Amino acid sequence: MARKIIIDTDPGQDDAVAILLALASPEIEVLGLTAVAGNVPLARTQTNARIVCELAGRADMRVFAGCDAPMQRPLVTAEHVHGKTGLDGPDLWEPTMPLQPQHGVDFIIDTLRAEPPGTVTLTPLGPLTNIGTAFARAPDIVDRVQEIVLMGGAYFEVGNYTPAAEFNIYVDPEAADIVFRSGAPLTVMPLDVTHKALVTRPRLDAFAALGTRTGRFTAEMLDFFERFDIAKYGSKGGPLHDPTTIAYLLRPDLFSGRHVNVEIETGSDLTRGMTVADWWGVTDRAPNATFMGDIDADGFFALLTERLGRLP
Ligand SMILES: [Ca+2]
Repeated sequence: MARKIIIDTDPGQDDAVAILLALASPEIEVLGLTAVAGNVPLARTQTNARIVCELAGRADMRVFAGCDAPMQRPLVTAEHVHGKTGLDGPDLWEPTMPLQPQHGVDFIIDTLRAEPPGTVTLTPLGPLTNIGTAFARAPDIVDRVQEIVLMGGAYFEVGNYTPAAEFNIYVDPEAADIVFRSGAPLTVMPLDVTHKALVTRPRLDAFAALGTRTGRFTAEMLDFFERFDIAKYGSKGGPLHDPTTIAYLLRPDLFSGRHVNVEIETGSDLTRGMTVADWWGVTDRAPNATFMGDIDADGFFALLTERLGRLP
């Protein structure tokens, strides 16, 4: 039986690749996508989510707009990384598949209440605003979540948006705090993992070489996306963050990490959104998350390329 997931997302080129990987994989049933403000404002992220579904030939997918700003703070965006549209690189179109009328948070709550307990996984790929809001509004759904597999945070890599914080957690630390304290089974793909998943030139060329619409779109997106990161890190390719979450659902053996305590800094201006992971077990705080630390990057890109090759 396919694993049921809700993709919570702020596309974002790397979000787009994560969505494509999920839609290409028969082991996964995507119940719906909930857009959130993050990389770019909500009007763009919900539009981009629909563009990506249409690209995959899945105009039947349901896309919902969720929260347009963090729970307690003004929105911070990242057009300097993703471009003005959030999906800069390929030619974009105005999607024709509809945006669902229901609010994304209500969809998350209703779905978790309607499906049998322990059968729905959440894969948040952006700021945790939609999930935090759903948990705050409907605490009864927390125990019904099978697992949350999210991209966010860092320990050894510390931060990318500030010296102390990764972007997703930085944008809405109060929402992240709710999620990390919730007690729901949590698996985290931090920068420690994603900074090892680099889109090198041969890996980029492999997407283009698929010869498909999806392959070309992916190569054009990632070519734009990684310019910023190569300039910033001086590495041989930009990190591909979000698809690690979906890859984990398909091939958990590609990843390794530790089950540790992770808490979110919400008070300090200097270290806002820092994920304080007790990697070395130096406190007696109870473990609440499987915090990944390593990835088989070649295995990850082989999986990604093979699966994206199944799409039109
Ligand atoms: Ca994202």
